[in-house]
Amino acid sequence: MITVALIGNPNVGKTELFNRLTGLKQHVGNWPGVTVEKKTGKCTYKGEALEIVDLPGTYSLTTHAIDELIARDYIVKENPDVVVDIVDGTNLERNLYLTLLLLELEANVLVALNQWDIVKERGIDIEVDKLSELLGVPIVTTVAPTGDGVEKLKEVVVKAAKGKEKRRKVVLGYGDDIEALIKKVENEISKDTSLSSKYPLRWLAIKVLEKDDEVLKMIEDSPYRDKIMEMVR
Ligand SMILES: Nc1nc2c(ncn2[C@@H]2O[C@H](COP(=O)(O)OP(=O)(O)OP(=O)(O)O)[C@@H](O)[C@H]2O)c(=O)[nH]1
Ligand SMILES: [Mg+2]
Repeated sequence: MITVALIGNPNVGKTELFNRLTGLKQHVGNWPGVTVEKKTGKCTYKGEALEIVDLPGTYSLTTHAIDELIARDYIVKENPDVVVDIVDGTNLERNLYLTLLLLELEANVLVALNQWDIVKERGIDIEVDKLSELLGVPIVTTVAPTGDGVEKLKEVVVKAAKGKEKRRKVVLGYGDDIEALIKKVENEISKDTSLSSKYPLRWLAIKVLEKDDEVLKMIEDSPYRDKIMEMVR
C-alpha cells in the first residue's frame, strides 16, 4: 500500500481532486483528539493500491494553528510515501511558499498544478519543466473538476513512491551566517540519535533557530539540551 497525503492552500481544489482520486471509496472521520475532519480514501493504479489522506488546507506549517500542526505532524510523524502538494496555478507565488516548507521537511513531494484550465484561459505562462527542475520535484498539471491529468497524477505518484531514494535534495539557503549556525546546531542535535533518526536534521536545526514550540519541546527531553539551547540564545 502506498500512502499519499494531499496538501495545499485553502480553496485550491483539494476536495475536488480527492473526490476524483478516490471516487466513492472514502471514509470521513476526525483527526485524533480534535474535531477537524479527516478524510481518507483508496484507489488503485495498475494494480498498485493507494491510500489517500486529505490533510487540512493550510498556507504554512507552523505550530500556531491546529490545521497546520495536524498537517505537519502527519507528514513528520507518519511519513507518507508521497506528499501531493496541490498548487493553484493562478496563484503560483503564494502557493509555492508551502511547497518550499514541504521541501525543507524533506517530504517526498510532487506538485499537482491545478486550475490548469484557468491558467490557460487567462494566458498565464508557466514554464512547467523549468519549475519542476528548479524545485527538484515532478509536476503534473490538473483540472480537478473534469479529471484532466488525474490518471497521470496517479502514475507519477506511484513512480515517486518507488523512486524515493533517488530524489535530488533541494536545499534552500539562508545565507552564510545563518547556514554556519544551522550547521553547528545540526552537529549537536546529530549526537542525539533518538531525534536524528526520526526527523530531518536540517529541519530540526532550522526549527530550533526559529524557536518552534513543538521542536523546542523535543529538545527539552534531549540530553544535549543545554548545549543546543546555548547556541540559539
Ligand atoms: N476551473 C477550475 N475550477 C476548479 C479546479 N479545481 C477546483 N475548482 C473549483 O474551485 C473551488 C474550490 O475547490 P475545492 O475542491 O472545494 O477546494 P478545496 O481546496 O477543497 O477548498 P477548501 O477545502 O475550502 O480549502 C470549487 O468551486 C471547485 O469546483 C480546476 O482545476 N479548475
Ligand atoms: Mg476542501
